[in-house]
Amino acid sequence: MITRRNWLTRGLALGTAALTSRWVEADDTPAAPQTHDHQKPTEQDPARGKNGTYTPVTTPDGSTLPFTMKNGVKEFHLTAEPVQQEFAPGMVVNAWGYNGSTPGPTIEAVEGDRVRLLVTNGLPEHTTIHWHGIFLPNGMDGVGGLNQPHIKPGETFAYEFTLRQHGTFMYHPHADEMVQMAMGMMGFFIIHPRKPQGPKIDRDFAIFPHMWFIAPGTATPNANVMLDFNLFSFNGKVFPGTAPMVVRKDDRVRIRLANISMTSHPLHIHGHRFWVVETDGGQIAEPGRWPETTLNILPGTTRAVDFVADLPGDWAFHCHKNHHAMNAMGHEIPNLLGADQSAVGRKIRDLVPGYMAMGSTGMAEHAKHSGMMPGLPNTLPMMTGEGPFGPIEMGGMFTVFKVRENLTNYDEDPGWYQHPEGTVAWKVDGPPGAASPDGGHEHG
Ligand SMILES: [Cu+2]
Repeated sequence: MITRRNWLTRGLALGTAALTSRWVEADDTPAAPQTHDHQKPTEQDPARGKNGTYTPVTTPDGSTLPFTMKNGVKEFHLTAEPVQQEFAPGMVVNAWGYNGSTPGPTIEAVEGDRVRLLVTNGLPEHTTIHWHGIFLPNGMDGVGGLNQPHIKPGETFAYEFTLRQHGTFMYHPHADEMVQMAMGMMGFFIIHPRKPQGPKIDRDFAIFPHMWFIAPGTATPNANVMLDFNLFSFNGKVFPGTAPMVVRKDDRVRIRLANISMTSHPLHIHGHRFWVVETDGGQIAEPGRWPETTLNILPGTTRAVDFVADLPGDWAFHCHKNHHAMNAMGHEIPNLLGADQSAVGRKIRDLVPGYMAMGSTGMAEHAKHSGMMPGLPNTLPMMTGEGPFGPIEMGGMFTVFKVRENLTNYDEDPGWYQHPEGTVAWKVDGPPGAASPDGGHEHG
C-alpha cells in the first residue's frame, strides 16, 4: 500500500542519476549519457577547434539522447511512440512521447556540428518533427504538408543540417499538433556554444512545464480540451513524483525552460533571484539581462536563467498559477468557505461511512485526510507531499531546489535541510510581545 510518506520518499529519490559537475569535451560521445564516466572523444570533428567544452545538461526525471559519429555527422535516432509513464506513485498515464518518455530525451550538440536526426514513427497516426527555433534549410523545418510529406506509421525520415547558432531549443510535432502535443510530444534541443563565454555553469537543468486533462479515474489524456486542464507536470512528473534539483552551495546554476502547452507558466524560485540570459531567439547581451524571481514562460517559447545558488536550504520551485501547483481537482466543487457542514456531514455519514465534510475552513483538510479517504483509481490527491514539518499541500508543477554545503555528489537526494538552530520560524507562546528575542526564546 502506498502511504503519503513513502510517496514522498519515492518521489524524492532522484529519477535520474545526476551528473557530476564537469566540463565535457565538446567532441565527446555520451555513450552513457546519465553518468558521463566515459567521456573520451571517439572521433574528432575536424570542423571544430579545441575550445568547445560544456557542462552536460541534466533533464530532471528525463534523459539525454545518445548519438553516434558517422563520417563527422552526429546521428541521433528518435522514435515517436505511445508511452506509459508514472507521473507520481499512484498514477500512470497513457501518453505519447519519444524513445519511451514524455518529454523525449534531450538532444545536446555543439554549434557547428552537422547533425542527422532519424525519426521513426511508432504512433498510430502520421507525424513530423519541427526543430523549434533552429536555423535550417526550409525542407528540414518539419511542417507536415508545407515542407515535407508526413511520416506515416512505421516510416523513418532523416533530417540533416548544420547547427549555426547556440541556445535552448525544442523539438515537437507539426502534424495533428493539438492532439500530439496534448499527449506529451516534446523534447529539448540544446546547442552549446562552440566558444563558451562567461563563468562556467556547474549545474545545467532543463524543464518542460506541461499540462494535461486526465479525467479523474482514467489514464489517457483528453486532447480535445482547450483550456480547462487539470494536471500540471514538470518533465512528465507531478509533485511529489518530481525529482529535486540538487546543487552545491555557490554552484552557478542554469535552468532552461520550454513551453508548448496552451497557456503560460510563471515559474517562481524561492530564496534566490535569477538572471534571464537567453530566449529561443538567442542570448541576451550582458547589459540587457534582468533579474527576476518569477519568469512567465509563454506558449511556444524557451527561456534560460542563470544564478549562483548561494543560500543553503530546501527551496520551492513551482508554477505560480496556484492551481498548476496542485493535482487533479474537480471544477464543480461548491464554495464551502465559512459554511457549517456538521449537520449534513452527520446525515451523509449514515449513508457513506467514514465521510468527512471538508472545505468550511479552506482546502488544507484535503491534504490531511487524503491518506484516509479512498479516492478514485489512478487519481492523485489534489494536495499532497509530506515534509519534515508536516503536509506540504502541493502537487503538479512543484519541486524542491536543494542547496547544500559539503555535498559529495549530485546523485543522491541529500534529504531534508537541517536548519541551523534558531533559523526556523517559531511558535510564540503568550502575548505577541513574547516574540522578541528578549521575550525568552532561545536563539542559536
Ligand atoms: Cu503553470
